[in-house]
Formats: sequence, structure tokens, C-alpha cells
Amino acid sequence: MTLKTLLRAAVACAAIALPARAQNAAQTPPMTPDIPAKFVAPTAAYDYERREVMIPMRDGVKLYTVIIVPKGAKDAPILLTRTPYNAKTPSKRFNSPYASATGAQVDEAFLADGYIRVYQDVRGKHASEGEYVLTRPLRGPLNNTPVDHSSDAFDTIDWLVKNTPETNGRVGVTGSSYPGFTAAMALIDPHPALKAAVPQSPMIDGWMGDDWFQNGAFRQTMLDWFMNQMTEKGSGPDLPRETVDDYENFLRAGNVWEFGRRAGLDQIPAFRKIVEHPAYDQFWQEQALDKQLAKRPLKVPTLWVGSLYDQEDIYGAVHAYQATETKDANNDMNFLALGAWRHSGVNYEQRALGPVKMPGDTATEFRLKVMKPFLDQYLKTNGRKADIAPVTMFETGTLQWKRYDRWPQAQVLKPLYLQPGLKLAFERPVGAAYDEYVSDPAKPVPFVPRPVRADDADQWRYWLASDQRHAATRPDVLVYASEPLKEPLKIAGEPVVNLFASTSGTDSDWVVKLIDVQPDFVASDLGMSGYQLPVSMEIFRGRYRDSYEKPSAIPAGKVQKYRFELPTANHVFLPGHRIMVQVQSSWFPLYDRNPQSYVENIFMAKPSDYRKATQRVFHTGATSSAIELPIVPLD
Ligand code: PG9
Repeated sequence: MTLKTLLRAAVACAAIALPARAQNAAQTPPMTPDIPAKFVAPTAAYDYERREVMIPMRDGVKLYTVIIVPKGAKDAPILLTRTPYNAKTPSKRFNSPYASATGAQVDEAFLADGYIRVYQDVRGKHASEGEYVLTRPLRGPLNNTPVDHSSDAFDTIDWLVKNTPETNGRVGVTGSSYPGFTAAMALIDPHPALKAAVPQSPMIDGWMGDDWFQNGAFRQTMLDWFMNQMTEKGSGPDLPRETVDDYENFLRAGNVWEFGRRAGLDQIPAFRKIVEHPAYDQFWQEQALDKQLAKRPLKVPTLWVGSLYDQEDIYGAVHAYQATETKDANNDMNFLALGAWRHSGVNYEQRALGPVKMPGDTATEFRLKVMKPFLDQYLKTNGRKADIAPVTMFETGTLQWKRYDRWPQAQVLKPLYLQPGLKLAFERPVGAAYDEYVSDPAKPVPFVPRPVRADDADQWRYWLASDQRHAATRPDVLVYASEPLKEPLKIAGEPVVNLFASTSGTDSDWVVKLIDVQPDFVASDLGMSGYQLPVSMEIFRGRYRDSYEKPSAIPAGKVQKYRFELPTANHVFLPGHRIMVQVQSSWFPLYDRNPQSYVENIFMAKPSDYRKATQRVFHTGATSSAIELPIVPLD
């Protein structure tokens, strides 16, 4: 045998023997539990370090906080989000060695630029200690504990700047919706290290127009949120459904209380609190954050971000901006930006509003051109001054971004009158006095074509831009339309409804929709031909016409004035388009049905309280109904 052959034989023996040796050595017994006590991911190759800490608050409660620190970071700003939606996994993107891929889409640019990104569970949710109270009110008449989101933000920021060696000591807060609310709360008696805030679609007033109510009408489709958020510390299930179509589910239950009770929501104090406070009483007024912010000095540069088509929190950003703007003497501290997005769309890609196409991904464009430069200016050491207008607003109709020095742009309103013959015009109407329809609570007007599906995320997300032709053909919807426009007409601000109407009942809802009717043929996008595109729509619960706090029955058959704002719009009606106004008395199941006979608490209305009513909309003399438009010249 040559040496070579000997060696080959030895290698072959070793190859056979190795597995046997491995088996005899430390073999894992089959019944070893397969989840290790502590799994440690090998992270040597990662470009970031992830720290999980429990940060102590002033009352001893510790809040679970995830800190993502880019490796090698120094003199780095901190961007903080306080959330009820699980700080451990704030996004469902990649688990990756690259920080910018693992964070939420909105975080990508910040992490790539060396920001320290922090997520924290609010008290009582997920891994944080303490008790959860829904949108915990500020310390004061509604909160007798020593803590609220303002103090929790303060204590968190204090800890972060003292315990994160890589930071430059400058902190920003951001987040959308509930996290937008916590970001706004951080502005109340802010920590000195809080240098900038970007509250996005913040929940500011849950009764006037964010999340729960809209001018007193209850948004019952939000009830899933109660199940998801308040049946357990983590994430709970959806509401059980008898059938796929929520129109049917809510109708069968009768009223909101009964719908909630069948699912067990009566065990959840937050649900009971809402049912116990149907009117705009102290419970809601004290929580209205725009009012709270207006009482305090403006100390932190803030960019309020909202969406023109926000199906959940369309009210908050604009009203918080307006409430604080009076304190911005030099117009350089308080900023507003609204995009043509769905709720929280700013943090994702937004190339379309359902079937309505946009010129590109306007959300990413906004984040890179406005939001990040804004935060860079205030958070980076020697941050460069950002070229950002006091107001950045997407203009629908022409589909372009606009820069303004204030909002609203229009200082005066011009009435567009409802006319006999279902017309709309700027001249005062002459002719027949009113139009009428019968509103039947047994057959309420659906807000989207049925089936109304809770499992169809996009139906919900984009419904505010949905084609209103489905409603226009109903006998219980009045449809007024202008002639095709010869010139473009721009509105920039809040249209105001000035409706003169009577009902044969003793309570009533009024839904008014301002719509841009696309031309008969849109050659570039045939699907948009004749599309009735909502520009701004709102509901008003008639019992609150004189006072939001003290509702009163409507005198049957007597003309009443209903004056209320529609959500802000920045829109150009183009030549060839028509302006349309639709009026109806239900928007179901989005909002609970008004029984149309006055009862103490609509949440508890009995089946016999729900009655048909004849509704009249007036357009004559002193009772000329109109939409007052914030018209501005085209720029
Ligand atoms: N709109 C949701 C919400 C905000 C505040 C309270 C309750 C719900 C959200 O998207 O977070």
C-alpha cells in the first residue's frame, strides 16, 4: 500500500465513524422542550443594536421600551413613539441585520441616517406594567392619579437622554392616530429635551370628529377596536359576526348597546363610559386636546400631519394646528401638512385613493421632502434649516402639493345655494320652497355599497373617496348638482353647511356631502367617467343644533337651522366637472341610526323608538339652504 492509498483509507474510515461519534456524544433527547428558555439571535453582523428596557415612571410603573441604536452611532437624535400597538414588533417588515429594513416603512430613512429609534408600550398594554385607560385623560378633573401620557412621555425622555450614551440629547416624538395622540400629549408641559414633534392623524377630540363620534353621531364600526384593544393586555380578537355584511349585523342588533352587549363589550369600562356620555359633556370637553394645548404656551416646534381622506381621525391635526397657531407669533413653530391619503397613509406608500389614482407615491415623497427635513432641523446637532412652508397641503383636483403661509386660505365664505329642480348655483334661489324624502330607519342609507365587510381592509381605508353614485340613486337621498363648470373653482378651508330643514319626527341626523362629479368621459381613465368623487362629507346629529352639551328634541314639522363645518378641503373643481351636494339622514352602519323620535340616550333606543320621518330641505327666502364655500383664487 502506498502512502497515498493509506491516507485515503484513513479518511474514508473517519468519514464513516464521525456520525457515530456524534450520536454517542451529546445527543438531544427527543422530548427536550423545543422552545429554549432564552433565545439569543446571533447579531454580530447586524448594523444595529436592539436594547429592550423597562423604563421606570414616577409612580414606579415600568414601561417596556425597545431602543434601536445604529452601530457606531454617536451624537445621534432620538425619535420616540409611544404606542398601544406592541412596541416589540411595531412593523411586520423583514427580520433583518439591516436596521432600515427591519423597522416600519416610515423609519427607513431615519434609521439609514443614524437616528436612534425608540418604541414604547403605553402603560397597561403588551409588555408594559400599569393600568390601561383608553386615551388616558390628563391629570385633572378626570384623572386623579399622578400620571398621564404627558408625564409618561416626560419620564421616558428623561431616562432616554440620561441612559443612551450615543444620543445628542435631542428627542422627537411621532406616531399616527393613537400614537399621534400620545405624541400630542408629550407637548403638554414638555421635557426640555423634546425638540420637535410630528403628531400624525392624532386623535384630538373623540366626540367632535375623531374615532368615536362625529358631531354626536356614533361611529359604530370602530367597535372592533374595543375587542382588539381592551379584551386583553395584548391584541384581542375581532368582534364576532353573525354574517359577513355589517349592514345586516348592526341592523339586527338594533342599537349600539345591544350590539356591544352581545359581544360582551358591556364588560369593558371604556364601552360603558362612551354609552354613559352620548353628549359633549365634561367627560369629552376635558379630553379635547386642542382645547388643552390652547391653554398652554407653544414650546416645541410641531408639524401636525393629517390626511384629507382620513376615515378615522380627520379632525385632529387641523384643529390642533388651528388651536395652537394663535401662539405662533412668528409663524415658525407650528406647522400643518395634509396629504391625499387614507388614515395613517403618510407612513406607507400612497399611490391611489382606492380607484382614484395619484401622480406617484405622495406619502414617501412627503416623508423625504418635508417630515424628515423638519425633524433633521430640530433634532440633529447643528441641523440644517429646512425649507418647509408653514402649511404644506396636497391639492386634490389638480393633484399637486402646495405651500401656504396659513390655513385656512379663504377668509370669507361664499354660499352655493340648493335650488329648486335639484340645482346648485351661487344665485339666491327662487321657486319651489323645499324638496322632501322619507327617511326610514329600517332601511338606512349604506355608506358603501353592500356588503359592508369588516374583513375588507381597503373598503374601509378608502371609502371616503368612494363613488357616491350608489347613494345618488336612492329615493331617500337628495342630489343637487351644478351645471358643468366653465372655469376652475378652488376651495381651500372648511366648507360650512347652512341647512334649513324640517322633520316630521323629533330627532334627526343630517348628512351633507360635497362632491366633484367627473365628466361623462374621462378618456385617460374610463373608470372615472361620471365618478362622484367626495370632496368633503359630514354628519350632524340634529338634537345638538343649539348645544353640543345639552341636546334637545326637534319640534316636529318646524324648519330648523343646522350649521356645521365639513372637513377641511383643498380642492380644484376643474372645467367640465359639476359640483354636487347630496343630503340624506343616515349613513349606515358607519354611524348608529337616529331613531328619529327623541329619546334620552340613542345608544339605548328601543325598537319602537325607530320611526320613519318625512324630511324637508328648504331653499327659499330666509330659509335658503347653502354650502358656504371657502373659495380662493387659483394660484
Ligand atoms: N384610530 C385609532 C384610534 C386612535 C385613538 C383611539 C382609538 C383608536 C388608531 O388608528 O390608532
